[in-house]
Amino acid sequence: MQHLMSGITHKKLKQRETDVGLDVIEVDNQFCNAVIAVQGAQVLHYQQKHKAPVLWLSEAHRFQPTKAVRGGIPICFPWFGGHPTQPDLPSHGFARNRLWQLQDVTVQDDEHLLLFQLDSSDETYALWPHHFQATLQVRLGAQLQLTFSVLNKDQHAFDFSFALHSYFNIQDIHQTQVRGLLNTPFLDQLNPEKGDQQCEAQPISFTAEMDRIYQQAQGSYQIVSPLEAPIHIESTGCSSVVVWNPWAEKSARLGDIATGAWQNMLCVECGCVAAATVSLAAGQRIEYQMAAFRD
Ligand code: TA6
Repeated sequence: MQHLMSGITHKKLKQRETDVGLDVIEVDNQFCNAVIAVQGAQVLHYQQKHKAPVLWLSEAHRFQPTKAVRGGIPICFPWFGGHPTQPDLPSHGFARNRLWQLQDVTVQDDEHLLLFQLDSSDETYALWPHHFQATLQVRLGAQLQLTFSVLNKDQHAFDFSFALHSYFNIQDIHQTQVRGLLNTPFLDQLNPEKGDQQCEAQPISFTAEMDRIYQQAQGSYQIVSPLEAPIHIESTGCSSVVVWNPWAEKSARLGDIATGAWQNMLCVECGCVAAATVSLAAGQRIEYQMAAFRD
């Protein structure tokens, strides 16, 4: 265990003693506690002091190299879902499975700022033939604030899609609603034949597996329930929102969600996916923000 600076601890996270484990950074300051894995620059835990955790992390997950942890905020990049033309490539891109570089750790007004970076390499070029630099700044204060950026280091434009695949911690999916997506067009990935212009005039509630991609989303959402304080999600630049709960059958198929634990998680994923795929000109850099916190 290594103390990098006050409030910061570097350690290995293992589910079982035999696991190789993952290098993580733990942060404890006056506002919050957090854990971030170097693999995937994946925020695994964020909890404001004296409040319930904001993020959900599967208790059934093995912490092993090259496989994204089930929970927290995996970064889906440079594509979302299955690869558009090569189905054998990893789902949700490769960024979440690769080791990022922890470039900088600073403290501002007792808020910790961690800067992670992923540069293209021969390995990534074999999967996605572009030169890029991605960064994630994690600001840990009374809010969890993420800034995700992509720099095109190619001589030509390239297209990418991404999502901050956030798993939020809830008491009971049956009593939970998502607000902020009224009358917003969505594609139901479970019934794609219905097209991408469905919309609803009431908050989203859950009675079965849900896997929807909302587009032209406004950037301010709340996860509400009579059982707990609301979770607020504020994003900038992310025109898509994916709302997903696997329900019982799919979570059993996934194999890394404990029985019944699907009732305590809900994904609200800010990004630019599907029809909102981004075209980035050579030499250009684009950035996106997302903040999450409990009342
Ligand atoms: O974001 C929703 C989704 O695309 C679902 O279809 C489901 O596949 C989920 O992501 C989890 O994907 P993963 O590859 O992490 O198991």
